[in-house]
Amino acid sequence: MSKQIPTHQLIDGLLKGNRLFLARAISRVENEAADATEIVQAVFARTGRAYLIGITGAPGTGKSTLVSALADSYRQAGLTVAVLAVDPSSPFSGGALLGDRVRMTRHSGDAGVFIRSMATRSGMGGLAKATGAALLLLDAAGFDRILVETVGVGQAEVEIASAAHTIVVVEAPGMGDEVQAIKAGLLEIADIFAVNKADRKGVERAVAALEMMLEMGSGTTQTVRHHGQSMGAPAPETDYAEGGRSIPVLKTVAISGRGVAQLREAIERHRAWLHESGALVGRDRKRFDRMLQILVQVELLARVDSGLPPGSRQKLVEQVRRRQIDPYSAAAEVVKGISTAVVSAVSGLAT
Ligand SMILES: Nc1nc2c(ncn2[C@@H]2O[C@H](COP(=O)(O)OP(=O)(O)OP(=O)(O)O)[C@@H](O)[C@H]2O)c(=O)[nH]1
Ligand SMILES: [Mg+2]
Repeated sequence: MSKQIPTHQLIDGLLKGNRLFLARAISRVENEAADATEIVQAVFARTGRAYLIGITGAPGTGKSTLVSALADSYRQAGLTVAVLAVDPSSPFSGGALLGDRVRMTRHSGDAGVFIRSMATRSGMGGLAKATGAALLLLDAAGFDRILVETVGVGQAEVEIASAAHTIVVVEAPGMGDEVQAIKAGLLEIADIFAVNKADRKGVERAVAALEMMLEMGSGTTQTVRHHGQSMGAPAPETDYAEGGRSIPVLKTVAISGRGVAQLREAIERHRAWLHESGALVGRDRKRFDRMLQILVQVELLARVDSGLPPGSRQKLVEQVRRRQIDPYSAAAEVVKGISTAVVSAVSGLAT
């Protein structure tokens, strides 16, 4: 297509909030372009201002519609918003993605809203790595709030949403008797529940079921819940307590906007609480600890193939298949092969 924008120009433009340059920079991160790391490194010092809101939940609960309505609500409150929709690579999501685009087009022309979707990267940790980088770019571009939508299915997707400052779990009535969030293991990570499609039958039942689950779990989950502070941080064990109930359950109708302002207010109350209690530090620490793990993991896995002599892994696999060597010894063999490369990998990360 058009001529490649030089890296430094891209960085400058992004930091000034130029949307085209921001979009290009995210693409370079997504495509693992040669200058992707350089771009993120160059803007990192300018990040830390944006507030990250994770929106997750079972497929079809109305997350994208709700994100769009929330973006509207934040705009009305005078804040700028970036949306990062993380789509699974499943061919079935093609339709949903198109739907998202259509739903989101009404924001086009508003410079205060930036919408971007991100596809699953192949390979372990690829999606989390690219998403983490994209969030930093959006932050550096100056958006006040960043909404990250992920389907609450699969560990990677859930983890991405749970790296946010405030985590909203979206539930919808009429999807069977069970609370969807429980199946997906989302009960533990929620700061706020939005029971969407509240215009439908069964809302009250869904709300009651959720509240019951929360009450049952409140004795035990309270202390171990998400931000475990296991790393010697000052432990804010009094988690989000508001009016005697730690996790608000709100009703929304994303298609009409009903209840969306209240959801925004609940998010902002949680944000204020995180600031005042100091718990925000723990959330950021958790996010960067995870990011560090992912970067190291991705780097090391890449070394398994690039750091070993060509074909040696396949040879080992074949030896295991023939029972000439056991899988543990084979793995030890691989680790031995890359351990020298590890040293240069770690130092190479910093260059
Ligand atoms: N009745 C009703 N329908 C809604 C509401 N919110 C969303 N929907 C509809 O539910 C369907 C799914 O909405 P999406 O926003 O795509 O849901 P999603 O959770 O993002 O879906 P995936 O990303 O595919 O998991 C669409 O047809 C929406 O129009 C609501 O509040 N009430
Ligand atoms: Mg969606």
